[in-house]
Amino acid sequence: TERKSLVAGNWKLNGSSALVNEMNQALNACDFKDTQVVVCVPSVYLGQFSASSFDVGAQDVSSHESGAYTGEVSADMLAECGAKWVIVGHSERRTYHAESNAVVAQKAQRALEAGLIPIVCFGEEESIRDSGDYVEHCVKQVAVVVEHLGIERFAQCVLAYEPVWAIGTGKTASPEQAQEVHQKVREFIAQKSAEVADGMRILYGGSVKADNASELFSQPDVDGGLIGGASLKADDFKAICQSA
Ligand code: G2H
Repeated sequence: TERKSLVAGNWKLNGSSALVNEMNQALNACDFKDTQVVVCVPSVYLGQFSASSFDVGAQDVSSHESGAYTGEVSADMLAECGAKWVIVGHSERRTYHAESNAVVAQKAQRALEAGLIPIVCFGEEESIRDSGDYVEHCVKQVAVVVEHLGIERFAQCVLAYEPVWAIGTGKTASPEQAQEVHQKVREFIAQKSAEVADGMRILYGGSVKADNASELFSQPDVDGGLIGGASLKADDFKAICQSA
């Protein structure tokens, strides 16, 4: 199967109304052809976009549906504000907000129930890379989500491999390092369903820039990227989308 390329920007805790307007204009002026483009922004800005050539998404979602959870935003609320996608389990959430694999899986479920597509992140820290057990670590992170959702609902997700040592550090994984993990994770999914494995989009994230994107995206199991820093500049982000 031909998997449709996907490039998702992750603004993290950056941006402003001015950037929303600038990016909205710049991206709507583009024809991304066969590449799907998503911009994941702080949720307060979702409603300010009028996106036509791309989709907007959030960066996190509550694992709860509603109730006494001060400060949380539910999947239904994100959908109502125009989100079509949501990142779950980004390493920054796992590290700074102690999100476990189980919480990440629950968040993916909430997203799917609200009709959002979860971009489920996984990836190893540098110490795990050095220990040599990084494939097992990544497969475990994905396996918890597969087990929680069941393979049919899991098929609705997108995955993003983000080696923690490559995030915001300027140290990009080499195309071969990315391909190895993407392929191993796809093989794991194939043990559950060859069809789901074949259709599953696995993005690479971690210091993707306009000048290294096309080499990464040309790997057979790399179906696009999750872009942090370089998604904040319209020209860089457009160039990355166009190289997918
Ligand atoms: C990894 C990535 C986007 P950056 O976190 O999710 O950020 O491209 O800045 O490394």
